[in-house]
Amino acid sequence: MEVAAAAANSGLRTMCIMKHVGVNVAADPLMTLAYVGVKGGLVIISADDPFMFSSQNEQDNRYYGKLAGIPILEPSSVREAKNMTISAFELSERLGEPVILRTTTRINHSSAFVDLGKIKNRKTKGDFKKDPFKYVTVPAVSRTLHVKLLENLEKAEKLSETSEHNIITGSGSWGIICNGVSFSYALDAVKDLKIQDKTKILRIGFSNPLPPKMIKNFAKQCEKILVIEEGEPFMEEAVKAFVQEEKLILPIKGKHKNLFSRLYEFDPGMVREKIANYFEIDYIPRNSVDTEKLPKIPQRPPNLCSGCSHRATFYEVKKAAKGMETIYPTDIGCYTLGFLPPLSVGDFLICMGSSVSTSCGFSKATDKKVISFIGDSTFFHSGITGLVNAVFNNHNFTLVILDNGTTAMTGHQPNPGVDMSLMNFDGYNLLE
Ligand SMILES: Cc1ncc(C[n+]2csc(CCOP(=O)(O)OP(=O)(O)O)c2C)c(N)n1
Ligand code: SF4
Repeated sequence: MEVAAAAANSGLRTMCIMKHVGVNVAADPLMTLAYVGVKGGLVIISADDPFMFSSQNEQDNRYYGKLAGIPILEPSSVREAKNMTISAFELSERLGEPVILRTTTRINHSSAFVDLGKIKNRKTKGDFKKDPFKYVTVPAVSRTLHVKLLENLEKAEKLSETSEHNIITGSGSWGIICNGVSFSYALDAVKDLKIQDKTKILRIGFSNPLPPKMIKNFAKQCEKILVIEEGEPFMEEAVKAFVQEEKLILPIKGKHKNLFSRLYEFDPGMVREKIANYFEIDYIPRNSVDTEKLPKIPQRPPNLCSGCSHRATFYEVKKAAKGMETIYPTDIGCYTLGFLPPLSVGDFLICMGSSVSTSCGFSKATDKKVISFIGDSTFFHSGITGLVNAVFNNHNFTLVILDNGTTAMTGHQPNPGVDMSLMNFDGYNLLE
C-alpha cells in the first residue's frame, strides 16, 4: 500500500492487490492515504472470502471503504470485474482518491472471456513534486486534508447516484436490492419463480457511498424490499436509514433467522428459496439428486504432502520436547496443518506473524515451554518485527523458522529469503 501510495503520488496508475485480511495489514497506510489522496489512479483489489475457503475469517471489507471514506465498486461477473477496473482507475483520478474494487469468492474463482478494448501504453516513470503541506501528515496538515476527504466523499456520492454500475431491472412492486454475485442469483430466481412482472431489482455496483436518492426513489415504488448481500448487512442498514429519512413505511428485510445469514456463501438454490419465502410464493424446491445409493466418498482433509520437510521438523521438535509441558503457537502457511494429529503441533493462530508475538504473551503469562513455528515468507512478512521486540524485551521462547525457500501455500512465490541467484536473477523485479 505504501509502495503504491508513493507511485500513485508520482503520477502513475497503480494497482494494489490483496485478499481481505491483507487490507488489515495495509489499513494503517490506507486510512491516511485517503486524506492525502492520489494523483495517478490507485485501485485496491480486496478479494473477500465468504465461507473462508482459504482464510482465517470472512470479514466484509466494504466497511473499509466506509471507514477510510473512499469509493467501492463491486462486480457481479468476470466481465464486469474487468470493466469496473477501468472505471475504478477513472474514478480514482477524477476524485484524487484510492478506490477499492471488492470481489468475493465466486467472482475470484471464475474465469470467462472478456473483450479487451484498446490497450493503452503503460506509463512506468512519473515525477514527485514536493508539497510538504499536502503530503506530510502532521496534525495541522491532516486537519485540512480531512476536510478535503469529506468534500471528495460528497462528490463520490453524486457520482454514485448516476453511476452506470447502479442499475434497476424489471418492474413491479416487490423490490430486491442486491450486490455482487447475488445479483446473478436473484436474476435467475426471479425468472425461475416466474415473478418478473412483479419484481424490480436494484443492483448496487457502486457501494460506497451508496446512492441515497436512487434508493429512496426505488423504495417509494415498492411495497416490500428484500436485501440480498453476502456478509454483513452493509446495504440493509443503510437502506433502512434512507427509507426512514423519507418517512416511508414498508417491510425491509435481509439478514434474519428465516432469511439470509451473515455466515458463509450464498448459492442460487438458497437465494431462490428465500425470495419465495419472503414474497410468499408457492414454491416446491427442486428435488435434489438422491445420493443415498451411491458409495460414500472417503473424506480427504487437507494434509501435508508426502515427503514434506515440515513434517520431519515437527517430528524432531516433538521428540526434543518429550516430557515438557509445551505451548506451540503456529502461523499461516502449509505448516499450519501440523496442528492435526498425529503431529499436533499448533495450539494458537490468529494471523500472519502472530506466532512470534503470541509467544511473547504465552511466555510471560505462563510457566510452560513455548515453542513456535513460522514459515520463511511469513517471517519476512510480519514475524521479523515481533522477533526484534521479543529480543529487546527478553521474552523466553524458541522460534522455529521453517525455511523451505519458498512461499509454498499460495503458489511458490519468491520471498526475501529465497536465493534468487540460483535462478540467475538478481533479486526479484516484478515489473520493469
Ligand atoms: C495478511 C495475509 N496475507 C496473505 C495471506 C495468505 N497466505 C496464506 S499462507 C501465506 C504464505 C505462507 O508461506 P510460508 O510462511 O513461507 O509457509 P509455507 O506455505 O511455504 O510452508 C500467505 C501469503 C494471509 N493469510 N494473510
Ligand atoms: S507444498 Fe506445502 S505441504 Fe507440500 S511439500 Fe511444499 S510445504 Fe509441504
